[in-house]
Formats: sequence, structure tokens, C-alpha cells
Amino acid sequence: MSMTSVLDPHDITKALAECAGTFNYKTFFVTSGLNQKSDADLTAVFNIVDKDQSGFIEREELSQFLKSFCPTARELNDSETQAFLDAGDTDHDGKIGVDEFKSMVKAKSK
Ligand SMILES: [Ca+2]
Repeated sequence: MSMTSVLDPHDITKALAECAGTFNYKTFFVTSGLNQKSDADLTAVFNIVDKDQSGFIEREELSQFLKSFCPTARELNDSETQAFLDAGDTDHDGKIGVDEFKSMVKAKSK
């Protein structure tokens, strides 16, 4: 399973371009089309981001989030990674589980 089997490559490119300066996870989820995907698709995406297959997206994997979509994309900086983690880590265990990931992706933007 690869990102491009779940998401349209053009949408990925567009979403990554929007993150060149500042990463906004809500914008990314919308532009990439992730927020419209099925549970099964989001599980597949989660499993790609969870590189070590631990069942969680840890801080290090989160900083590499954009690289999971395109190897040449940039890393998230510390404050972006922290904001992303804070947004998804509802049980405060310092990592993001699959249900937390899905909730974050599906959350309506305010
Ligand atoms: Ca992991």
C-alpha cells in the first residue's frame, strides 16, 4: 500500500506545496483529500506513517509526516511537530494511535 494508491498524487503535491512555509495540519488534511477518505484508507495511511509498525505515530515519525507523502518533502520543525502532537494526542500519552489519527483527520475545521 502506498500513499498514491489512497490519495490523488496531484492532491498530495498541492497539499505539500501549501506546507512549504508553514505546516497547518487542518489545511493539509483537506487539500490532500485525507478528510474525505474511508476508515480503511485512513488506517492504510496511518500504517505508512507508523514506519516502525509500533501501532502509534511517535514524535519522531510525526516530524517525518510530510516525508511519508513525498520523500523530498521537508521535516516538520519542533513547534510544528508539537502542535500536531497536541492536536491529535487526546489521551496525552505522547504519541498518536490510529483512532486519535482518524479523529484528528475527520475533525471539522473551525
Ligand atoms: Ca511508531
